[in-house]
Amino acid sequence: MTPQRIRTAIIGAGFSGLGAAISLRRAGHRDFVVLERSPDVGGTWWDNTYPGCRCDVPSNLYSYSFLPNPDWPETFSPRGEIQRYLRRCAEEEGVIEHLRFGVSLERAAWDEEALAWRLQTSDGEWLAERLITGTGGLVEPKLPEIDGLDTFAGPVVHTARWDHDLALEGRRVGVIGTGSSAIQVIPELAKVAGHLDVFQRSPAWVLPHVNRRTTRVERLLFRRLPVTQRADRAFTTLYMELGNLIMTRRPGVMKALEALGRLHLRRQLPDHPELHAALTPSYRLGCKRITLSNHYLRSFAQPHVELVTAGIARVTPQGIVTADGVSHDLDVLVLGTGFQVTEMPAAARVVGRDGRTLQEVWAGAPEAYLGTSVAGFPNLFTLLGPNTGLGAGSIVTMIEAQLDYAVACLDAMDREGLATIEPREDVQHAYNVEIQRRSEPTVWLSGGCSSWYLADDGRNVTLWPDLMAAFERQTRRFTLADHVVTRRDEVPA
Ligand code: N01
Repeated sequence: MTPQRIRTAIIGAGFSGLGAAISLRRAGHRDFVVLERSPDVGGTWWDNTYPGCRCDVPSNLYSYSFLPNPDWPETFSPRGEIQRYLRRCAEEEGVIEHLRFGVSLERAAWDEEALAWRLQTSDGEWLAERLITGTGGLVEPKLPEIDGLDTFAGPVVHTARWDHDLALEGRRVGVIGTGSSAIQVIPELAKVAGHLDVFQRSPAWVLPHVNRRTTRVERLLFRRLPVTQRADRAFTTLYMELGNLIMTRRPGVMKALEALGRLHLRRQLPDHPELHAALTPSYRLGCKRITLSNHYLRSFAQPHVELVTAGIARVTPQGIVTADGVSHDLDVLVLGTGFQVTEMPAAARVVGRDGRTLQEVWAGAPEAYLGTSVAGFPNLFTLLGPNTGLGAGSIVTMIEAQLDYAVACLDAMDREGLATIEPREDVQHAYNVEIQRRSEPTVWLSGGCSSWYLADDGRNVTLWPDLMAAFERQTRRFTLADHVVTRRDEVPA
């Protein structure tokens, strides 16, 4: 069958993919398709449905700057609100007609003759001149390598693949992990479980959560006087940028801020001083993702919730045996063990000009230019690619900045009659050398922890080591000379 031809294919309908679709439409492009493996939009906010799931970035910043929502019911939104917001954006911006749900990308290979990406999908073949991946950074669940995990007799569920038919009422539940996801699900599980064991390898820094319901006056003001909402957003941005400034340039200040974490722990568990040491991290605040909760720590004050700090020796059909020889009998095992993050989920499926996949080219240490384009992969734009995550702030800001650059590339292609565009190898290399130089003083490298922020060789391959504003400045400055291009009139007919 001949492949369906399309100008631009976008993979994924989460914040990045939908943002790309909206930006393309607003820039006058109509010939594009969005392929989404799920039955609806949302990406991470569609996938993650575990009880208690909500965003730890204020909604007013964790939304498109060009599509503010004056009606957020809470200042930090639960996942369902965010998914519905994205659905509304898709409908109001007219991109629904471009969406193909239930379609997975199996392979995307650059076809040098067609000067296009040949996409194999679960719904047939496409030939796309340009490819935008919006496949997210935290997608594929990471299962822990623990002896006997597959022998457990009861259900095993990862937070990112929640099973809503799971019977938890009165059961003995074990949770492995104490990262952002676990910290949100644990207080909810404590409400229903008969007994809850929390297996902690390293404690997380937990700071007070300042979520609250928005008031009617606030919503009215945001609606009638949009400048008030913009001011609120600007204030939140400033506050987050201060966090980025400290984490990247003055990590020593994080030590002083740890006092807030210690105070929060004492206030949450005033009658359990025996738990304080076990719940206090030994690494610098900010080295791993900071978590926010007013419910997690106090869960341990309940008699049926137990903090297990002995390492896990093995999983048996009955439960978990810890290194101190104690057997913890369990009916259900919950894995809050995070994601496979050092490479984009699509990296193994995207094949460049020389026949190698992104995964092979990156070999565990991903690099791109502006996190968005990669030498040897023409007309490819990797949203939320390498070094676009943040220690503080909203990844939506980073996505919008990447889209500024991607759309500038596409416009240049149309304006200059280009068949292909990709970054120059030396430009990409210099950009990444600079990223590593700027990463050296950051709390992520100097804070004494191991985290998903770093590759196996200790390099920062996930986070942007500067202010969000600095990234925005760079992505806005598009220079054709930084790229290798093929002009249409040079291509043999
Ligand atoms: O995953 P994580 P996550 N044995 O990798 C432990 C975003 N997010 O899903 O710290 C025992 O942070 C591991 O222990 P350790 C956010 O960006 C945002 O929670 O490695 N334990 C750790 O405690 C976040 O950073 C939101 O020693 C094992 C935990 O599992 C990112 O997603 C909500 C183990 C994994 O923590 C990932 O968060 C949720 C083993 N073999 C997620 N293997 C919000 O917006 C792993 N662990 C609120």
